[in-house]
Amino acid sequence: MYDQNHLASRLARHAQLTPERVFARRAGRPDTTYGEMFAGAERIAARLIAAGVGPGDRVAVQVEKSLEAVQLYLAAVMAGGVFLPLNTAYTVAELDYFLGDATPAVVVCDPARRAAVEPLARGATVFDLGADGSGTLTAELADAEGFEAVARGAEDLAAILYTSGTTGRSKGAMLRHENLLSNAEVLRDYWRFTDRDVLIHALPIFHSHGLFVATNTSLLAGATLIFMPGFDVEAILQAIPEATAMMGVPTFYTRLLKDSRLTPELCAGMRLFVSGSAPLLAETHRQWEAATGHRILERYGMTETNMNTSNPYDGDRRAGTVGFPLPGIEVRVMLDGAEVPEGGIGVLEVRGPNVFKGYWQMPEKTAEELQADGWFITGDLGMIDAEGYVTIVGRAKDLVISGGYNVYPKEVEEAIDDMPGVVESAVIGVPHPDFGEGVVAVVVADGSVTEDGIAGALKDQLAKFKQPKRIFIVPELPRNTMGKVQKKALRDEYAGLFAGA
Ligand code: MLC
Ligand code: AMP
Repeated sequence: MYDQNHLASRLARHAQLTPERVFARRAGRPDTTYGEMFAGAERIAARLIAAGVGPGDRVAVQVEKSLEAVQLYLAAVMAGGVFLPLNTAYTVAELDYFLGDATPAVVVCDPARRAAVEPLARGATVFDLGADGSGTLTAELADAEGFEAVARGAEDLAAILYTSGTTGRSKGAMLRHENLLSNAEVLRDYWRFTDRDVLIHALPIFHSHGLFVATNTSLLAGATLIFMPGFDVEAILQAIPEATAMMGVPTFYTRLLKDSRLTPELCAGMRLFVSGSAPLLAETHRQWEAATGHRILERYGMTETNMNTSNPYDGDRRAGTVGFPLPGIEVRVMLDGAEVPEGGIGVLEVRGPNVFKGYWQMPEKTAEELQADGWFITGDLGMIDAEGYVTIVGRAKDLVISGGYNVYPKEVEEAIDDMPGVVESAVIGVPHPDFGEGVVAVVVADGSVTEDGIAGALKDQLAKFKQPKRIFIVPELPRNTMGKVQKKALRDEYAGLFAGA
């Protein structure tokens, strides 16, 4: 009943073969089997189809993390639709842009937001779904006995994930069925995931890391998730003795390291800790090994490409590097149109079955970053050493990564520059002990606005994680002889701002 759907047919394999296998464990709730997961997903898929979702239609979703939200993802794919998850932190103003750009057939939102979302839905059917799995999406679902997944091929879209752009406008990365499937298969094999694995799942499910890397890989392996609503040190320390693996952003690791209960004994049953989405400090890698006896496996990916490189499972997991290109994926280092010789620094480019189709309705942006021969320009600066290890040394793009979330300075600067009394602004990322980088705004104003006034005005406009942790009003911004704002000088000036924060 899934055969015609490229991705769903593979994700559903364990549900069909061993439906009684446990897919998810949750605190204080009964376990959920693979069979129950997919039976629920089928019922939701039938509801989406009845609401008018046809092949290629977008299903936009901004809901709290729940197993029903995971079912909704599977359901959108099974219904032939395109799953479009949105960060729960996005404000109504941000949501308006995404819904206007993506023109979904169905919007699913939190019940508390329904009144605010309905006017933005532009004719789409609106359902709601709460953190406890209840809402109009799941109320009185009819049995979907005999459900047939809608036919979709390798090249059809399975998801669109928005990622901010250097121009300030977010771009929808179009991901095909095969992009997601090929990457999850590679990761399952490279990281040796099997049906004996129990993965701690504490990441959000609206980004590649929690949705595709953690969930698809586990589904393909028949593994069990310890499914948590979010990151919580206490809950993770309790789960570790029951688990075999964890995936997280560096902030997970730095926060856990502060707890003296993290010991080799506690982690004796674990086989794998994976880190990604932001640079892991070599120091954190070493501290983790000292505290637990495990070497974190760091990998490197992007919304547009899923995962590109990974440290080896058996070989040397080298601190400060992101390992080797994954099987079937090519990585090269480019400078001024030519490949840089071994050990040289340049912009990383990636090619393979993981690379996305392009940006939704942005052919020019797509052409700028995705070249005709399939090489995608990542905007990350890196090098490849003689042994083949890839190291990321910086970014050619103006981007801040805070706790694993991307913040494009341009978007924040535009919001600040629009305020009366502001002359200009520069938004930078500076080292932050908890989030890796903290967002800081340096603003030139005419005397009629204050730091608090700017912070207050940003509250309804930008998601909390994009809002500057600190704002400074200064007489002028440093410029080079060409008149360009020198962000490096600003980053140096404010480098110690969060030390000890
Ligand atoms: C929360 N806050 C953040 C923040 N997360 N601020 C900046 N950056 C962040 N990442 C805000 C909160 O709103 C709160 O504001 C204050 O900071 C303190 O919050 P907290 O309670 O300490 O945060 P918490 O809820 O614990 O969340 C931190 C976190 C979370 C690290 C657990 O941000 C997280 O889950 N990050 C993972 C992101 C992720 O999945 N990235 C993958 C992208 S995919 P206040 O003032 O209201 O208290 C990708 C591709 C790839 O990049 O390679 O994987
Ligand atoms: P996103 O657009 O949210 O998918 O973020 C992708 C970006 O995250 C990449 O372009 C990198 O800059 C960064 N990134 C992901 N993994 C790593 C890593 N292990 N080390 C350094 N940067 C990373």
